[in-house]
Amino acid sequence: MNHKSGFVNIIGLPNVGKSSIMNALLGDKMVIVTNKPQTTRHRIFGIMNAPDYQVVFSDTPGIIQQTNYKMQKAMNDAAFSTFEDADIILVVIDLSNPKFALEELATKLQKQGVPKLLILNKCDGKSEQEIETIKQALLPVCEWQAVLETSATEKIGIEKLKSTILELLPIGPAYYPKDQLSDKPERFFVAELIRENILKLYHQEIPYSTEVAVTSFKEKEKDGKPIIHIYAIIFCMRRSQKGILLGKGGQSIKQLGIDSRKSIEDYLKNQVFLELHVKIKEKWRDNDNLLKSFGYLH
Ligand SMILES: Nc1nc2c(ncn2[C@@H]2O[C@H](COP(=O)(O)OP(=O)(O)OP(=O)(O)O)[C@@H](O)[C@H]2O)c(=O)[nH]1
Ligand SMILES: [Mg+2]
Repeated sequence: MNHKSGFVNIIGLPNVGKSSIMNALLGDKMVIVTNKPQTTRHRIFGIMNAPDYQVVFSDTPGIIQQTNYKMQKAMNDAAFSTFEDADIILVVIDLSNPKFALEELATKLQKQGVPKLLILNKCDGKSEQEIETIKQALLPVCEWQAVLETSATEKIGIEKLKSTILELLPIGPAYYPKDQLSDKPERFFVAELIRENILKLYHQEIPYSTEVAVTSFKEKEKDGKPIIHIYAIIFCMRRSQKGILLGKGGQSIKQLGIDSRKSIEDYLKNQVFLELHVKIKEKWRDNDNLLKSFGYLH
């Protein structure tokens, strides 16, 4: 049996549906998805295993056209770094907002010898005519191995995408144990779920000014049943932001706690006790030491 394996890296502008596509390919929610751009901040492996193949998908941050602080630069670096180890590149376009407009990305794609797939996502509700016009405009960007229409939310074109990837995947060994699903630990996904709820609950600059760190994760027992105690800190940059995060009489943080606990319980399939604290760290988005501790710099 010829075992196949490889790195399939998903790139594109913010909010085009990269994370949704990875979740759809994996058949489960692994990475967080919201309607706000710049939801994903790190490169995250999602590993798809079968007896005869292992596909290591990389979800990446959306490429930001104008970076304003070091964290955003690190996010772009994470996205562009995926060119180095790709066996297949998926370039995702949002058909409802079909921008490409990235010289740097086009140049990098043209230089890549590996198969590149153009994914026209959010095809739900789009006419064939509209899709064709956008497709024709994007065909000259580089040599595409295939052009596929998908809807990650409606699960259209996902099976076709999966079979195209499996066809193109090179022969090779498994890079990770076959029961491993990601490169990131549970704690990371717990922090992400809290961040997802922050993105859903708060507006304007609040989600972009906050970072979540899970500082304690302990399995305990309550009434003879397992319960996981999680302690997380939400960092923000200013006192005024802390006020918004807490809300009047602590109402907002209470809601965040309720929503996040539910998400985490669904993910861990276990009862959870969650404690959230808010701390101010001025300009953390430009602080090398803090960015290191949050995993943006190595
Ligand atoms: N209608 C429609 N919406 C979609 C589709 N795929 C994703 N979305 C929505 O688009 C928004 C962004 O999806 P994400 O998967 O977070 O996009 P992303 O490219 O990972 O975004 P960043 O991490 O911010 O770069 C969410 O509200 C999704 O529900 C799709 O096929 N059709
Ligand atoms: Mg994402």
